[in-house]
This record gives sequence, structure tokens and C-alpha cells, in this order.
Amino acid sequence: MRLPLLLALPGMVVIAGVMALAVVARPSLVAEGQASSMQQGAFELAIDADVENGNGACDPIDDEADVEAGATHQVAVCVLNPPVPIFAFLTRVVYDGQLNRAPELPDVLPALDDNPDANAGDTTFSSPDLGARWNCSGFGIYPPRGDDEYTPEKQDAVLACIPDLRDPDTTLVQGGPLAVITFQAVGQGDDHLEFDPTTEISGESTTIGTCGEVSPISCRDAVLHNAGGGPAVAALPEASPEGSPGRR
Ligand SMILES: [Ca+2]
Ligand SMILES: [Ca+2]
Ligand SMILES: [Ca+2]
Repeated sequence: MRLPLLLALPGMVVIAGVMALAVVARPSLVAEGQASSMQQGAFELAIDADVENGNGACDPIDDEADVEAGATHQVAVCVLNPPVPIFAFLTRVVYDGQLNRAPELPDVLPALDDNPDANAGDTTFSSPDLGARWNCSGFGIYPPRGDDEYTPEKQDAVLACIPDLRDPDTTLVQGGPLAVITFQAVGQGDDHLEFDPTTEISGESTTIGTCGEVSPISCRDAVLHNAGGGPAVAALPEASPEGSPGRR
């Protein structure tokens, strides 16, 4: 049984978070495809298809990676050159459930080490991390999900984070990894990982970038080349509806 995340959040945080991310509460946008051009120094989002190489997550950012069928593979969500400190974000990465599965983990407040796994808490990825006192329980609306059960039409890993407002220093002032998503390869083929249009980055008082039509920024997708084929070894549990909290 998952915690009622909303009840555990200070009301002020919930309100501020919902306000900051108001755009994501709208019905999902239909825009498909995002700019893929890379502009040096631009504010953008990217998926690092391979967190194992180089200096870790987002360094370098790989737009593709080879994955063995049945293997566990991690990708990172990276933000580059934010123009102001990041005060809240929601990232939603769409993938092909026939090729990959993102195992569901129990929600444990403040949900920093779930899947997707925020770059804060006990597990961090590369440096700098998000910093202290973030809360990624998604205001009770978007708890971390390997596959959001409220979007049954697609497989999408979602993570929404805000800082604890009691700590004014908790903002992400620099670029780097926001989160890492753990996938298990369950089929053979190319999985085009895409940012959903609801993906959003906010400053303290306003949206500063989305992968949709509001304040659009470059959102670079990535491809996982799953080789080997065949059904996956059931090494990791599938998303379990048993643990689903009520969304308010
Ligand atoms: Ca990399
Ligand atoms: Ca973590
Ligand atoms: Ca879904």
C-alpha cells in the first residue's frame, strides 16, 4: 500500500508546486516530435541513452545505446543551461513497452530514490546533484512511476519534483542530471525514447521551458537498440496496480 503522498506534503508546497507546474495539469497535449537540433549553450533537455560511459549521467550525452535483451539499462534525463535556477520540474519519458519495461518501486517519501530516480537522496548520479531537501512525490498527483497508470495509451516514466519551501537554497542553479530511469529490455528492436509534451521545467514563479507548446525548448530524444530478442528474463517486477495511490 503506498502512502497518501498528498497528505504528507505541506499545503503550501502543494499549492506552489501545482501553480508552478500548472501547465502540466491540463489535458495532455497532442504535439508530437521536438526540435532535435543542438545549439551550443542553449537551454534544453536531453536523454542520455547511456549513463555508464564518460563521467557518468549526462556527460557525455549519448543519443543512442546498445542494450542486450533481458539486461537492465539506465538512461538519464539531463537539463542544460537553465537560464534561472530550477524550482520545480516534471519529466515524462515515453518508451515502447514491447521493448522495455521500467520497473515500479514502492513510493517512499520524499520519493528521491524511486524509478525514475531523482538525482538526490541516497542515490545520485554524476555531480552536481539536485541538492538537499527536494521532494519528488509529485504533489500527490504525479508520484514517480515507471509507467504512469493514468496514461494507459502509452508507456511513460514520470517524475515530478519540487524543493521544500522551508529551504530557500534548494534550487538547482546549474545544468546536469535531473533523474535516471532504469529499464529492463524485454524485446528486440529500436526503442525511440521521447520526451512527452507535458515535460516541464519551472523557475520559482513561472514555467521556463517545456517539451510542448508552452515556452518550448529543445528536447533531445534518444534511441535504445535492443539486441538479442526473445522474452525477458523476469528479473525485475512489473508495475503493480496493487500499490497505486488515488490521484486527486
Ligand atoms: Ca552518457
Ligand atoms: Ca536518488
Ligand atoms: Ca502509461
